[in-house]
Amino acid sequence: MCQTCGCGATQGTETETVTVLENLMARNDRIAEHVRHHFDAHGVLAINLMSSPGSGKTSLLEAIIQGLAPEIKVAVIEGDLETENDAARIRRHGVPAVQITTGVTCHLDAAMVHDALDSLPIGDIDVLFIENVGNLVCPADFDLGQHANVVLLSVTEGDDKPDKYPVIFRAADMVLITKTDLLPHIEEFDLAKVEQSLRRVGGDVPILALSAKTHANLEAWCNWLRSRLATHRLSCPKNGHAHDHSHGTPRIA
Ligand SMILES: Nc1nc2c(ncn2[C@@H]2O[C@H](COP(=O)(O)OP(=O)(O)OP(=O)(O)O)[C@@H](O)[C@H]2O)c(=O)[nH]1
Ligand SMILES: [Mg+2]
Ligand SMILES: [Zn+2]
Ligand SMILES: [Zn+2]
Repeated sequence: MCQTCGCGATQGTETETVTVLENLMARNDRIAEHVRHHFDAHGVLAINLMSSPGSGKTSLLEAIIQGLAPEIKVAVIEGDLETENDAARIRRHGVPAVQITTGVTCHLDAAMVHDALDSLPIGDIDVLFIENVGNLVCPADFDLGQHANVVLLSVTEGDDKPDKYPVIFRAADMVLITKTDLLPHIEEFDLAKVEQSLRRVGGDVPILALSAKTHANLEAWCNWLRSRLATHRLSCPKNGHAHDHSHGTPRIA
């Protein structure tokens, strides 16, 4: 059970439970702000990838890594309950990757990301992808210090998902429809319906349909990333001086 997202918080009075959860979220927000300082001090753009399990997060990263190199240096934090599988897949492409295994927790939190930073060459990264635990529910509630949320929806999942999982789609800065190479086999999936569903829940963000398998539209997503990185750099000029992980950044309260 996931204590932090509330599904295990059944003991004590309702008021006590609410207070515990509020404290947890406030602490997470403080750590996330601290993590964001680390990113900004190095001009790193951090992207939080969220989707249900198997939507194609790792495959997409594998497919774009070469397209972004060499001008954009990428690193990846992988979140799963168990296994090093996804980090191993990323490392095969010569990219630094840290695997977080959460055990029973169904989302990443800011403290996990902060710990993972110790194992990454933060001064040598342009874009850090944080692949969240496959889950369309509570990952949206936990700020990780990222600058943008990208939510994936594969064509096999159905076109009504924004209506059903509004919180995560509302938090998105971009929605990627993945596995479009399968569309000829799933005629009932209607891209226009996803868009209507997204607008209904208040997600006024770009939607891009692509395939990691055929590489269709991958360049468009790479261009979005390049443009986000350029804008980000303007707001936090990369520091030339050494900035280790233990100082120069507000302490975690
Ligand atoms: N046909 C097709 N299959 C894909 C595509 N992208 C991923 N897949 C397949 O979908 C399955 C899951 O892909 P992953 O990349 O592991 O998905 P994920 O979202 O990282 O999964 P978790 O980390 O477990 O949540 C694998 O069998 C992939 O080969 C795609 O563009 N087209
Ligand atoms: Mg994965
Ligand atoms: Zn959770
Ligand atoms: Zn720190």
